[in-house]
Amino acid sequence: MAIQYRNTTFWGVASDLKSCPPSDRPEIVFSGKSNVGKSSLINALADNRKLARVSATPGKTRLVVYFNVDNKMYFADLPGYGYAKAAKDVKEKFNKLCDEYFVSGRKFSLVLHLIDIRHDPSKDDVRMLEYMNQTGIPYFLVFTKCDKLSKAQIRKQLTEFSKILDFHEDARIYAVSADKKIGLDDLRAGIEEYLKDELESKEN
Ligand SMILES: Nc1nc2c(ncn2[C@@H]2O[C@H](COP(=O)(O)OP(=O)(O)OP(=O)(O)O)[C@@H](O)[C@H]2O)c(=O)[nH]1
Ligand SMILES: [Mg+2]
Repeated sequence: MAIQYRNTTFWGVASDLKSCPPSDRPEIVFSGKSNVGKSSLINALADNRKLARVSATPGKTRLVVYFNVDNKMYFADLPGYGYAKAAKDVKEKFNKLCDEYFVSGRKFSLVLHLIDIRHDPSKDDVRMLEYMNQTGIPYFLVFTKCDKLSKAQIRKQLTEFSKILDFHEDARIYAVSADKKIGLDDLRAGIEEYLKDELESKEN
């Protein structure tokens, strides 16, 4: 059963856990530092530039934004963490929302954790991976903005990352560009394959 990613629509925003949608479908969570390209990747996967708001100024997304993907799953666009310029109270509020989301016991199927291929992972990235490794949250690592580097540079960066980061053995690794549409089909197929059993059990 193929997912029609183009059939993705805005579901709504949640400022707290009570206003999240019912957990009636697999939920894919996009996490990562502010400005890493979460909203752009959602738009690219859905092939719709107008879907999620892409920030000219980082740190704009302060709510969890939900998208309905083909009535089969949700995409949850989390607020980006570690936005240095946000006022302290604002920063704490959305870091709290992010943290709450992960410790809430809310059911989600998979986290796509995004890291800019050009930069060293931040302390928050390391913390997040440790957290997911320890708690057994399934995740894919998605390196973004690959159009900014040559193929050789991408390979070099991926080798570096594998030395620094402690990937879970089941974590799949993708290198993508939302701008140049690189790696998107692989990622779409990877999500679908990962959710296969869950999606099939919903059909029956
Ligand atoms: N070159 C390039 N730029 C990108 C790519 N993806 C995103 N960007 C740019 O990166 C900036 C941030 O993108 P967003 O998608 O808003 O990032 P975000 O992670 O949603 O940011 P927050 O909502 O602030 O957490 C924008 O200026 C995008 O145009 C990409 O694949 N290639
Ligand atoms: Mg965003």
